[in-house]
Amino acid sequence: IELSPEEEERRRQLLWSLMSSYLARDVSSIQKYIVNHLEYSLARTRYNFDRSGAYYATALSVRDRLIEAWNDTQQYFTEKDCRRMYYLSLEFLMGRFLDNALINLGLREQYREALIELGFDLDEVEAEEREPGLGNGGLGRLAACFLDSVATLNYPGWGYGIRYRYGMFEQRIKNGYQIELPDFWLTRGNPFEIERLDVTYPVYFGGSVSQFTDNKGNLRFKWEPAEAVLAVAFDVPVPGYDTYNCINLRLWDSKPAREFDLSSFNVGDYYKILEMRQTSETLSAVLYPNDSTEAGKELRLKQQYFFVSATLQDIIRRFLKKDRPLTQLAEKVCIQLNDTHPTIGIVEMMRLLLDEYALGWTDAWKTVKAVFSYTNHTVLPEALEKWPVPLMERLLPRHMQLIFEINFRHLQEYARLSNNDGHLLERVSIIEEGFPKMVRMAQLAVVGSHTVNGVAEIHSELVRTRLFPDFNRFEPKKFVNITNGVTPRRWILEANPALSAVFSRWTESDEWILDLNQIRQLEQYAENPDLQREFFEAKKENKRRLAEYIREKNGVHVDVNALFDIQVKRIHEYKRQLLNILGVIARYNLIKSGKRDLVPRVFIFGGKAAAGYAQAKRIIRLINGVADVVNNDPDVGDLLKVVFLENYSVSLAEIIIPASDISEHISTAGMEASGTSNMKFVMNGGLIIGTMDGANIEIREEIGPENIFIFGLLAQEVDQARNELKYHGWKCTDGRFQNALGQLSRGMYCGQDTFQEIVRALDPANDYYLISRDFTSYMEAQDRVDAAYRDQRSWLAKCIVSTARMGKFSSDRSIHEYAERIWRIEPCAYTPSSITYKEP
Ligand code: IMP
Ligand code: B1N
Repeated sequence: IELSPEEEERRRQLLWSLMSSYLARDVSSIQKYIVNHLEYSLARTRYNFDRSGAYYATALSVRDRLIEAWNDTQQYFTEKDCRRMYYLSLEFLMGRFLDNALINLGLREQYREALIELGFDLDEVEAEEREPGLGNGGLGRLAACFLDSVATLNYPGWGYGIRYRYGMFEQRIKNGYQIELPDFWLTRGNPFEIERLDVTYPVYFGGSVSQFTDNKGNLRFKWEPAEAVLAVAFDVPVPGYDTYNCINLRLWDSKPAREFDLSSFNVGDYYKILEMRQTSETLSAVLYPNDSTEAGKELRLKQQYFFVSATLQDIIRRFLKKDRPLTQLAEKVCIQLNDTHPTIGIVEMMRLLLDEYALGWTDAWKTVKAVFSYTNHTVLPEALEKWPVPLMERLLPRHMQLIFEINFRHLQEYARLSNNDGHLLERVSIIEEGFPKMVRMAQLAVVGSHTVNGVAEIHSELVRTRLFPDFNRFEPKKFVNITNGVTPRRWILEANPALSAVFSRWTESDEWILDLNQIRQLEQYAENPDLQREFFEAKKENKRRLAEYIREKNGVHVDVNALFDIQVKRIHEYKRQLLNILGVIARYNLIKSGKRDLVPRVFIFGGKAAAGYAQAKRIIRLINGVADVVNNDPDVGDLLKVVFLENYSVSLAEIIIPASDISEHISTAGMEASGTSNMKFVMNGGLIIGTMDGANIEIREEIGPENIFIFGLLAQEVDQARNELKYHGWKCTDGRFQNALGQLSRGMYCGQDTFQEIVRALDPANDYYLISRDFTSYMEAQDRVDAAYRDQRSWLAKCIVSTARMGKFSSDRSIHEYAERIWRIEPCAYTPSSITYKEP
């Protein structure tokens, strides 16, 4: 209705008085909110108040607060019209929300107390939450840590991704083999998302492109697609720690669009229409469970375009809410591509600017290059995305045209720069010649971005020198390094309350939570017996918690005084779980040969193998086979135990990582871009054994070479070593290695057939990952670990010094660097008094 100015003012007053102001934080108000949700949202009664009900009611009451903070923060960003960053990622591995939200809101103790009186233990209530596994591993978890830091540091940023209905598969171990079960994590709904039925966009596929001349006489193109789906927004509020700011993770869900139901080719074919509608829902159905390899499936490309198209429509709509030309887009918007997975966005932005908003090529391209930047996460050839040109032409015909045009102009430029160096042009081309021709997404991402970054020093150097040497030659300033980091909120404060208390006590403050460099103060007390005892006790408490979990899940008793040696990460040949388990076999053989004065050890493994990755699955089978033999051998006792923990996930990591004495980060040098769990382990008071790879190198630099167990070839030695193995008869003559190999071939750890492929892979001619080459050096490093552990006082001093020097690896540092060097954004902190609409 039309309102007069006075009526409008009265309406505003009314809304202000009706809308709740800030939700109260005292215990009895919290109880009231929880019970209200129990009754009115869940329609339960006081007689039907179980733990699951307690979880949902509690979660909904927390959600209310998040929504309040979310609304205020977003309103404030809009009012200030600040420059914003959008983080585009196909994966966000967020972990459980409830605990994290309570910690960041500073309400955990109040909630604990509120629930106790209602008859529930907060930890048990939190454990009711189904973890959203919307990512594979490091790359997805990094995106989650980054959102936590963006929110905490008050940067105006959002995440954009896909709301997969099936997340990462659930891993079960049956007879030693990995079994995959679908993870329908939404069975009981997700209280931490807000469905935005009013925020939807159509996304098109297929069809053809037509040309026409516009009224200014310019040649223009029009995409006439054949298929449409609807993207529906689901918002997940992401609260910062110790700030009112709450940012957003917007995940897209796919629904059928009505648009083509009435199109000529369907008319009358009711069943055909229903079929088409069902396929549109499959778009956002499932996460591809491949880590560091590409499935290359058509549906994956459709997922990528689906989420990118919806996201760019949303970003442009938001930008245009203020009346201004799109040529100014780059002043207000920057977009970070998390690996090449969202790279089609570069082309989609061109299409939108050219075809929908009628910009000229020069303006459009300038805008695109000023908006996008690209993070590379791997140099492994099998992970570099390529799409067949014919597939691209069929699915996205207009985009394929644009890619050819972008490439044509790009090659012209590089022909000029390189004086027509044909070989160079072949290398920098976005199109790879062959049958079929392929679109190289990494080249496209480099060409369309203003900045390209790697994720650790050594990795960024490899990105410059091995992956993109020609680009680096002519555009060296484009390439930068930003070393990864992890959030101390989830990975210390939440996962390790015992050690957190030690940090706060010995720094006499909680400041370390927001400035991890503060824990360096502990270093001066490294030899202090009181601190050592507290460190020791905290570790022991965490080891007890893990031992209890192992007993419950695996039925294996482990001694908490043994050295816990942990390798948890995706199972991948380059990560070399095989090297670890061969070392275990050698240790077992040593015990069998009568050696008793060893440091007792528990080897703990965990991680998923991609469903189609046969060799990785065999490695899991081998670990379980070895565990069976070792754990049931009465000669061994507590000297050695081997455990494979099934279904490694963020919540499990939060239990495992704080309990480690030593963890293994032993990739073939040059193959692990960064690794992020290495950081988490050291922050939690554990030491690491590792190669000179990824972030290990920088961890060593920070904590000192005397505090890390380094072994193996260097990245620059790897090529030559491979040659020596393959062509010059280099062979591992270490008796322990040969012995283990012999046992495997005889089928000692469960059947010959399974292990033929493993034995074959360890043959010098096939040993691409250089396991045989690094074996002796690895064993020698493990001996150093044993020796160091025997001297508990100096071991504890090492742990304390190392932990104290980990400040650099907070994701807050990473995000500050991105903000300054790539995004050029400023903090925009909402404080309840800084906004006008709350106070009439
Ligand atoms: P944007 O329009 O996509 O930038 O979303 C942010 C804005 O949406 C903020 O100003 C929010 O306060 C506002 N907003 C609040 N409620 C809704 C809703 O239900 N749907 C969409 N946007 C909303
Ligand atoms: O990204 C992490 C790094 O710490 C790891 O070293 C790196 O291996 C990991 C295709 C990937 N690189 N590439 C992927 C994931 C899914 C997929 O479909 C590739 N993951 C990484 C964070 O920087």
